[in-house]
Amino acid sequence: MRFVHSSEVQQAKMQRFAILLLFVALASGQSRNTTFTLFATDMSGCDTGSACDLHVTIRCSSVSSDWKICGETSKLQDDNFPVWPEVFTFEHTEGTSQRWRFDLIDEDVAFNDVIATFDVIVDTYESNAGNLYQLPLPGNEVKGIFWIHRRTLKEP
Ligand SMILES: [Ca+2]
Ligand SMILES: [Ca+2]
Repeated sequence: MRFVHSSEVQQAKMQRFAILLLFVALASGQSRNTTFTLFATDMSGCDTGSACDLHVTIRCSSVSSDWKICGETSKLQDDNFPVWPEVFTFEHTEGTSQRWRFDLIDEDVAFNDVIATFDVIVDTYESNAGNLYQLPLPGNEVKGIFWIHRRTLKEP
């Protein structure tokens, strides 16, 4: 029987921890910024007798942070083809389960309606080569297409 000195046990634990950290570092890729603007096309069904009055809130989450508001557009009144002027830039680290949640909100006199919510997995978005990311509204009442427009060319 061999008695193991406690410092050896400690050292073995530290080595295992270092290996674990290395795996985590290898599994998650490099961080880079991603920039986009937002627009919507062919909107209909928000209001009776007038066009939609839309703005968007963006919430973000990842493996290390819970959902939080991380962006908001201005409100565009009576426009079924809104092009929001705001430019959003977020840091993206591959493999960290980053998500964006876009709430498309129609302003009304009485109260504002969330007419659609879109969940985007950022790894999936980033692996898309195109500059336009199309998100059709799923609802029957309010129709239209919501778009994320990448504003920086992806490196090859
Ligand atoms: Ca309206
Ligand atoms: Ca409205």
